[in-house]
Amino acid sequence: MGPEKPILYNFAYSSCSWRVRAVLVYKNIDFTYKHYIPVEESVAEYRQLNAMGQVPCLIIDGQTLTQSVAIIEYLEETRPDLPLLPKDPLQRARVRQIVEIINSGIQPLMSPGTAKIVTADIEKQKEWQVYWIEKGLAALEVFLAGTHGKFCVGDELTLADIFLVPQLFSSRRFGADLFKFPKCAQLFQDLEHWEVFEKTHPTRQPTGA
Ligand SMILES: N[C@@H](CCC(=O)N[C@@H](CS)C(=O)NCC(=O)O)C(=O)O
Repeated sequence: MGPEKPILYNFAYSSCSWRVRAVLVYKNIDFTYKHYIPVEESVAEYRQLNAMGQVPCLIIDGQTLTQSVAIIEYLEETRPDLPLLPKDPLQRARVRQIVEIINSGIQPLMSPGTAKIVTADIEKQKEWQVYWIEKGLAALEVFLAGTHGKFCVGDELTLADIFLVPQLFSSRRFGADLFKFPKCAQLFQDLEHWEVFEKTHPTRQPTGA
């Protein structure tokens, strides 16, 4: 492992960033927090780190990594203590299914950047965002019925929880009614204030202000 302290470019309320913060904290990886919100004035320069111009971006082991799933899997593979994927292949697949519903089935569709392109009408943007959030949460609700214990998949913390908690926090902020999804809401209530999420919670991060 490189001797340099990892640097995480991220911002407090970015759900993709929260996923990475949570894994770093869970695995006891000390890191430097760099507050960065992608805005037009600075994004050209930032694209040298992440060609997509988005957060998170983690500099670790002398390398620059982007895309939260890739970053997290790298951390899981290079820092295997305190694993976040179950040993059993089927359980791993279950965890990854939840990760993908959130990572590709909800987050990119609800993102303000996507909604802005679909329509300039602010009310319609909100409708669009809530539509995709609720479509994904409805699927998660069915799915979790077959997998959950104390956590999303069984009774151990996994990447499924690391993706679910930030997603539900953002979903609520974007106007979705979590009470329509009782299993998701229950897991959120049980986990949001669990130590790893508490320490990395958006309301407790530097805002750059
Ligand atoms: N698939 C990417 C998505 C990253 C992403 O959408 N990041 C958002 C914040 S959660 C962002 O940077 N948005 C600003 C922008 O797209 O300009 C990941 O998982 O890292």
